[in-house]
Amino acid sequence: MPKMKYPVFLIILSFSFLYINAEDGHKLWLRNEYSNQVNVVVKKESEILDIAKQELKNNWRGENGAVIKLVLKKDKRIQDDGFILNPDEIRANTELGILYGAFELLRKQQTQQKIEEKVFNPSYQLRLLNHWDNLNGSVERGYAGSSIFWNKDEDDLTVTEKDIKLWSEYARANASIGINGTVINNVNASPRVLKKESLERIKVIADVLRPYGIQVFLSINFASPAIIGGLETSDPLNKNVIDWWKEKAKEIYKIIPDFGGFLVKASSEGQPGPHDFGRSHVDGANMLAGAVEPFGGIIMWRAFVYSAKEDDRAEQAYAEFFPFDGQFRDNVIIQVKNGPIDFMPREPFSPLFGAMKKTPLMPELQITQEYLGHSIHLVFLSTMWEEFLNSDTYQEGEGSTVAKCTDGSIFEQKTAIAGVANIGKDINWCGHHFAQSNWYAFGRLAWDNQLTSEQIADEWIKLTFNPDVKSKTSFSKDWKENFLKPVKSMMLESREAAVNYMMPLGLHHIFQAHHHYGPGPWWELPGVRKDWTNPYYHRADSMGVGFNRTVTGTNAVAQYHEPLRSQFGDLKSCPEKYILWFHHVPWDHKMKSGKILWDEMCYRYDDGVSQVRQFQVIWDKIHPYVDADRFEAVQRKLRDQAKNAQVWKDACLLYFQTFSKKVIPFDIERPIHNLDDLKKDDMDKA
Ligand code: BDP
Repeated sequence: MPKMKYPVFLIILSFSFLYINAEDGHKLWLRNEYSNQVNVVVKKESEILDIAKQELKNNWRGENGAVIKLVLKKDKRIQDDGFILNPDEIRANTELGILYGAFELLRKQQTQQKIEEKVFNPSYQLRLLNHWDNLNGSVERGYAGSSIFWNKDEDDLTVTEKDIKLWSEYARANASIGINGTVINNVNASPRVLKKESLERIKVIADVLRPYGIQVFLSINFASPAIIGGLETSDPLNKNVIDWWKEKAKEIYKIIPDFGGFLVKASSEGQPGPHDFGRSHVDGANMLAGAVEPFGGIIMWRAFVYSAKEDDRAEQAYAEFFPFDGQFRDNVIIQVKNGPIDFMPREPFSPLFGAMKKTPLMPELQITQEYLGHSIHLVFLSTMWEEFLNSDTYQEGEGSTVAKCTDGSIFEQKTAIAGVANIGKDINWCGHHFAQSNWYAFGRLAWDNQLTSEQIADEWIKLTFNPDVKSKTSFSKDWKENFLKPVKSMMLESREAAVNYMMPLGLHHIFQAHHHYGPGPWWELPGVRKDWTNPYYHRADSMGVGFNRTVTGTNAVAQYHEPLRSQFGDLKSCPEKYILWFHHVPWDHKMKSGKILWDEMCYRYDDGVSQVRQFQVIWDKIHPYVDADRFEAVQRKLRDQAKNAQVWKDACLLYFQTFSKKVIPFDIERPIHNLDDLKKDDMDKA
């Protein structure tokens, strides 16, 4: 019998080893479990300061027995909720600044960065998540389970202990990266959100989020006065409508005194709005602004609009909003998607940025990967956002980047940025372990729009995959060389890989029409408005491919400031990454590589597939450095991504080949699917 004990013991040991190592991702980047002893000195007591203190005490990786002072004192160098960090002091103007300072200091300790005196100020005053969560618990374009805010049964507004715990974890994660506001319902808003019963629930959410400095906002339905208020109209200039909104605002602020304000999708994609009553965006936005203004609320009015009348959807937002520059009330801010069309894998920046000089504009980014492989594909979006933020608009001379035009550096204005959240009830919050990096990157860039993706990826990997969260050891050379480096390079390349296997060279909007996941360059239906069909965007014919937006086409280039107008407008100077966005290019056009367009396209698609296969190799090799659960989950997703990349390549090349009538270069792998099958199949089934 004693002989048996040893193997049993070993079995238990190896099980417990597996168990200890198993990670479900729920802790996100906040996995630290080690703390030295620290004395936190703070004169005041408050909920926020207590959290800061506790975070420091629970996670201190500095010297054992160190003293750290939290100093609330006005300092001119500090703006808003910024702070000054020193090895033994966090100084801020606000309590929230102290909390942010605590998280920054802990992050520095955990990623083993030096702590020297430095001022940290946020790039944007408001750093918001937008949840596209419906009141029935579903999430529009959500790929990580149901809503964390709303129950499945729309009438069930009960709040459980579990909800409170989840909301509090959510708030902590957001505060750790500087996010300070959240819109908790879909922009396609149910009017019910403003009913008394819903507001009671929202009050509870706001109470849980408040200690972490997260303000609650709501998306509203513009027709609410008629739908739930019993009025005959929702005309923004109607006195009863104006009064209804004023009363509603009063009611909300009575329950939630620090309520942030409304996000509005109006006269867009079938949503009600001022146009229904012959009124303008200004009429609509200013009326709502008047209702929340007495309470310090704001209106975020979305510029995501397009109508069938325009011959180029890319021009629409600019055409509709630019003429109103300077006419909005002070507490209105226009929320503009990064690109002129719709969260494509690659778009040039929206020409509205920098152009509206008398109206604050806030960028809207999409963290959820609606058009970038849902929660199946590993795509680190930080590089896309970095490219966008650093795009030069030239609106106020060279160097007027989108970042500078929106963060107050150029125009004195209220500043904000929003990201459409990728969060759901999945245990790992985002569906894909690496999708957490996009939530993280959004927060970090919203705080500091000059951070590089390299820095962000470095931090995130160290926090999320540090193999040794329970003791104070440093990252080994081996770990840095064989885990950090390859994983970082994979993340940094991942967005370009997705562009390659989905829509290289400025192609856009060729997705399967409904789920926006797989390829559908052929997709069109009789009777469907033409700017919702895909051939409208790629315009492939026997001559070439691409959308002519130059003077000989729709002239959308004219919305850009010089020298961009000329640069984008000329085939010779247009950056090749946008070439099919702005030009209809002959199949035989000589590209910079010396190849003709058709060949270049083939190689790009093929590169995308190879890149994903290489990601698989990288991930397989890092096996010894990551827990089995996360390793396998990511490995499985990468397999699907590789299969999907191949489908994208085959679908697009075989389809475009029906126009180009050229051969696919022989040195690249042959397609393995038939076009007809792909046309019939959804990507999910492929
Ligand atoms: C589109 C989405 C749709 C959203 C819309 C928006 O497909 O679900 O409602 O954007 O941003 O990309 O309003």
